[in-house]
Amino acid sequence: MSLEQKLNALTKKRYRKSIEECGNKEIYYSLLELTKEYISQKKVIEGSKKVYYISAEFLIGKLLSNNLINLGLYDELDELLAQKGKSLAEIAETEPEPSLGNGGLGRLAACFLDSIATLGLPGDGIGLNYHFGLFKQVFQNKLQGVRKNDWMEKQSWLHRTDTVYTVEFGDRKVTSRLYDIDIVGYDQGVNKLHLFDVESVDESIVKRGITFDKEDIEKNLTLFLYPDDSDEAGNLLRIYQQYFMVSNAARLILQEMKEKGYDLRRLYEHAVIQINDTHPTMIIPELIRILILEEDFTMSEAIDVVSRTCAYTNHTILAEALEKWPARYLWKVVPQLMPIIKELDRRAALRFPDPRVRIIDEAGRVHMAHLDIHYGFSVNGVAALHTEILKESELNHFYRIYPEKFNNKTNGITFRRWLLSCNRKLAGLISETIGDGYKRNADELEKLLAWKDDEVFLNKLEDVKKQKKQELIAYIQEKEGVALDPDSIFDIQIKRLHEYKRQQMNALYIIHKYLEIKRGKKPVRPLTFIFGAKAAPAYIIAQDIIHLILVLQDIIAADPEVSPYMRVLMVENYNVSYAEKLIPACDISEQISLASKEASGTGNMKFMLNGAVTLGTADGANVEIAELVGEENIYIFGERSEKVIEHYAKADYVSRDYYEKSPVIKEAVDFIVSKQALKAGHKKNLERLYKELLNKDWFMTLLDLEDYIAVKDRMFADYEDREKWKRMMLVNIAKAGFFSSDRTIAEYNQDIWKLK
Ligand code: 26V
Repeated sequence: MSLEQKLNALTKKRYRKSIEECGNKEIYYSLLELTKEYISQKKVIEGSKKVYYISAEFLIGKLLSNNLINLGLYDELDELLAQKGKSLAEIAETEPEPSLGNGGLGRLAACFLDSIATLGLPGDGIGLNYHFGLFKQVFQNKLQGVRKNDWMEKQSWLHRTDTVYTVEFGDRKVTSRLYDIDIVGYDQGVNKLHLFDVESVDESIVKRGITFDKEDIEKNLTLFLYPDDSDEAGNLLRIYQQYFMVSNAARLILQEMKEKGYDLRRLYEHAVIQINDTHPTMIIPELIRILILEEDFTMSEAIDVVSRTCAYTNHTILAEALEKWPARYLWKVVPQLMPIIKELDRRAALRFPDPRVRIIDEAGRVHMAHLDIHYGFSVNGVAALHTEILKESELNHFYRIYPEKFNNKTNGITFRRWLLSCNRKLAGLISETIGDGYKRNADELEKLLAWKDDEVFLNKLEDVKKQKKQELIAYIQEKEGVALDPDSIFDIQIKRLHEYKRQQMNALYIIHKYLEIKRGKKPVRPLTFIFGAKAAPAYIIAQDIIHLILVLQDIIAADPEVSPYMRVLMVENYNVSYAEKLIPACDISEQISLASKEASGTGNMKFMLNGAVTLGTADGANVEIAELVGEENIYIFGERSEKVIEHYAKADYVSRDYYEKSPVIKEAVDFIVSKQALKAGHKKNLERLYKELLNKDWFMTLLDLEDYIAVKDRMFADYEDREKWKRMMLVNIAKAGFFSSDRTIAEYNQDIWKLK
């Protein structure tokens, strides 16, 4: 049967309608069924050694388009549906986006699964099946409000399996069930994303917004990702979730090993467990516990086997994000692990007396990262600079005792989603210029450099950008009710909201520009500043920054003297699907974290690949982008990481000094509590933010503000040199090959996993 006949048969069977008669959602469900059938015919990727990628987050995004691309069915279906007056893109749009992640760490895990399968490597993801996942963001009264994200539909990519386990906590037992999502490689076989759920989950306990009884573990365990941890019950719930994840993971891994007939004493020859940040750390003591209790290992034997199986990836140097659980909490939730953790600590302390490398510190807190480093065989950072900082400062005392464990794996992104799927126009232009080879081997993008001075090609590149801007404008018009100017420069900052990422610095630039326009200094071309960010509900200053941006959005939109020259828009509920629309339309990619604080960033890579030019600090992977494209194709500003680290060491950064010394800074900061701002916004939020910037400013916004303003203005001026700008676009695309997650995964495999 042809694809068309199959689809027609499905719509007939399901809805008693022809394809033409079906609505988009009906076609979506039919395609879901059809795609799943195609996937079921693909071979499962097998081998004698397999990686298990354990992660609290998998930010996989909508799956239909990507699966069709990877199965090689997209173009045929696209054409077939177009002939019937349907749009595959619009049909794919009706799929709800899974809410299984928060930010970079979760999106990275999703890119990795795509690349592992694409390289034909045996490797599964293991995580949790959160029913409401990360909250849905709404703006009310220029403040962030939160709602549950009810993303699961009855018909979906999830397969309910027959695998059920019992998970025992200190004070209760629950039953888990495994749900699987197939991960199809690009023209390759299939791996799995294993998501565990608790059988007794009860969605109805969620009351107003996202409030629920945090102590009703049987019912709430898999409702939310990162439930509010501002109180003890919230902390305990996170520990219940983490243990639930790793207990199930351990059962699954050992069961698979046994089914394949492998000797558990040689577990490390057949399995490698990649621990994604510290959330899955308890897999280490849990495996040790099971091997001792059920497989007759001695403690030493179990420690040896497990340590040779587990590897740890660090994704942040922010102290507050490195998990340290009070031992008291672990005694309550997982008392069976505590004797093992204590023994692991005792053994480490015997070998290394330095109190800074203790697993359990003097205050009785269990440092999860320390457990990973002592009892894993590999510790990796996610960009060159990040790994250097781990080695030289953050984890230096560990690097001194285990230099051989430390290694770098610069992050990457899957080009299937971040080019082939989200920017088919650009992918098409590239294919017609240098052929299709880059789809398999991303380095081939460099061939584009031969077109560096080719006016015809450069104009086509510019046309693609214009079209993607138009598409975004139409989407935003419908979704946000805001009209944007297609001839303006699109400057975009999209990422989780955090002070270290410095959305507030971008906001201060906008204030500066606004005041300049008021004084009559108009930009040559209109400017559009777009933000997208969710703030953790307990993170007060982050909410205040969102408030400031929304206030600026309104003030500027309502000011006829200014609005023709600049607009600000913060999109609501920024997520993967939104990113797929924003990134192809971007001119200027804002990557302005305080140097040393952004481990890598991966948005920076997605923008580059889609022909945006980076405005960034020398932080994370920006450093490597700069090395690749050369300083003439990127705009780097601000204090370097060594200087920033020195400021922290000496505690000599005083934001008020910068405020008092610079009239430009003073004017911008003062605007936050000006009459005009207070009239448009809320006194409490604006004053709190103002005081924070003046008295604390822990992430040194004011340190780099003047340089940021100067370089950003230079960038806007350079945009008018269209030939130069288009060439920069081209160089950025051509040099993006290094950031394919296929390269990253090949490196993980070569240096850490060694899969067979
Ligand atoms: C920490 C916390 C702490 C408080 C509550 C919620 C929460 C959730 C997640 C985390 C860990 C954040 C780690 C993370 O997402 N790191 C990002 O990882 C990306 C992939 O390696 C990297 O590109 C980003 O630079 C890094 O911020």
